[in-house]
Amino acid sequence: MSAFRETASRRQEDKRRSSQSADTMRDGHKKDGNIHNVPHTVDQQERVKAAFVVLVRNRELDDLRSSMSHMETTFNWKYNYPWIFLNEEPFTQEFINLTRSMTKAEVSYGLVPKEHWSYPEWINQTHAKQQRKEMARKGIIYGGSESYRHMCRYQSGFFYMHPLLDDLEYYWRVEPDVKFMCDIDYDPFAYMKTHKKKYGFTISLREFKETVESLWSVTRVWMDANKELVVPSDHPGNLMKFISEDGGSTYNMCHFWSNFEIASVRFLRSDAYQSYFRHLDEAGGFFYERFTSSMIWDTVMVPSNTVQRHRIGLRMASVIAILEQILT
Ligand SMILES: Nc1nc2c(ncn2[C@@H]2O[C@H](COP(=O)(O)OP(=O)(O)O)[C@@H](O)[C@H]2O)c(=O)[nH]1
Ligand SMILES: [Mg+2]
Repeated sequence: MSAFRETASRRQEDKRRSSQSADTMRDGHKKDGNIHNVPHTVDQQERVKAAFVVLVRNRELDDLRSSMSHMETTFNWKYNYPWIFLNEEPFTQEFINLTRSMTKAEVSYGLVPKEHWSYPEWINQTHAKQQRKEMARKGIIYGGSESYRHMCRYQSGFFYMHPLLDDLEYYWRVEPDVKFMCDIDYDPFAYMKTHKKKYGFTISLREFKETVESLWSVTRVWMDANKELVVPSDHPGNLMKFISEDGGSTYNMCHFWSNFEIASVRFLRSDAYQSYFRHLDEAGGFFYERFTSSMIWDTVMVPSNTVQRHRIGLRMASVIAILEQILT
């Protein structure tokens, strides 16, 4: 299919979905003569304090609306969890109007504070620039991008500190251009809360080694200095085997794919997580290499029974995943 036809047919599909989510899905019945999903009545008292959180640029509006349409149609028309949008530049009025029109849930728009999207004083920007150039030369994806570095650092260390998230127990990270392939027939937030989960994912992948050369050695230093914050190696819930084939000497590049994640805000705001983030940040890897969020950190700090793999089929760019195993 040509790129043009693909875009055109996607637009049509999005239009169909958005008109559904705006009109026909709200009462729980699609207007095609069949009852597809008899909605559970969601008791507002039981609703988890949770929201979708999206870091996004104004220019990604179309792709974001597509994601919202999917999320509303497959899940949120029943639950009405709010949406929170964050950006280091002010959102345009068009962005605000056209995202607000996608949902009947509450929406809010937050500006990323400058100090969360700039170089800390200890970073040598000349060196960082050289490193980006070198990575771009090697053809590493996003290797030459400066904004990508700020984005990754923000997603790793700061977004959950935004005041718009103050009242939340859980957030669900959503990105532009995500497709949810099936109806989501349970409330992942409620599941996470009821089962005391801290981190939820659907996909794990192997990272490009060149982007995280020093990540494991830097992490080991932190682990050795903070033994009380790390799940002990003899604990049955220790997840080291997930990220290392040799008991922790080397890192196997396996990481949660954070493009989809549902996690506890309290966990990310905890002293333990903050201490680890600060340690990585001070080591400079967000700028001199290309550390991304939640590579391995959750695995060393949380026991396996607080990590949940969700059975949610999603499609992002070229990755399609329908995962069925539950990791407990
Ligand atoms: N506001 C803002 N959002 C960004 C920027 N770069 C990336 N994002 C968002 O961060 C998330 C991840 O970015 P993406 O380009 O999809 O990276 P990938 O998933 O690693 O390929 C998406 O939600 C993007 O919309 C940026 O410079 N500014
Ligand atoms: Mg993405």
